[in-house]
Amino acid sequence: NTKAFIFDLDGVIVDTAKYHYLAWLKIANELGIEFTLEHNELLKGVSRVRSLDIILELGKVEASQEDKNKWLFEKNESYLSYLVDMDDSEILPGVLPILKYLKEQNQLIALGSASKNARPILEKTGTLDYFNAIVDGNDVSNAKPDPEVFLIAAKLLGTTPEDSIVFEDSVAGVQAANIGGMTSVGIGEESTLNEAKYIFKDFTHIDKNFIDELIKK
Ligand code: B16
Ligand code: MG
Repeated sequence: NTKAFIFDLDGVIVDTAKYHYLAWLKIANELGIEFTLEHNELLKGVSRVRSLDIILELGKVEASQEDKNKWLFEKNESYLSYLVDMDDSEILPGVLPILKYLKEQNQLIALGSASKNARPILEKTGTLDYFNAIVDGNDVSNAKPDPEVFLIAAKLLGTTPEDSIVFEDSVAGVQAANIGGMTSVGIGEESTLNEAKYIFKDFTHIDKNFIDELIKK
């Protein structure tokens, strides 16, 4: 059997959520808006534009499009500054063995990320070659929980949603996989990701037997 294994990027392959948080915190501080790690959960898997709107809503701040564009640019510049020294040490635990195993089993692998910075991150971490298809924030018009990003990935791989498995760390991403008719695997806390079909704390808890079962289904 050949299945499509679709990976989210931030929070699944690499822990870039902390850099997104630091970059947004700078903007929030400039605007005098309180922005906690708990607030940051709301931004996971959410596009850059929507993330800014959420922060402005938190602070009840109204802004012109010109100001918003300025902050979006600033946010991305400071986010990119955290990525300069990025290397394979930033790959989350257990991810590489699973990618390798999927390759050995001749399974198809895609990226399904909301980020417009996905490709350079895959390049810097040396993971680009694992992917048969890459769909990121530059390719979609509808953000998660809309399933567009995962549906395009499955299509590029030539598989159906029923034969697709999605690894996601965000609530919006798990919902997107479910709405798209795919098997959702949540990576993170059970309390947050309870809508996922399967939930694991991280990839070190996913063993080959579990992958074999998914392939057989
Ligand atoms: P960028 P994912 C998402 O990536 C992040 O979780 C989210 O926090 C971020 O705002 C979004 O990408 C856009 O990223 O500003 O780099 O385009 O989790 O879908 O891989
Ligand atoms: Mg994510």
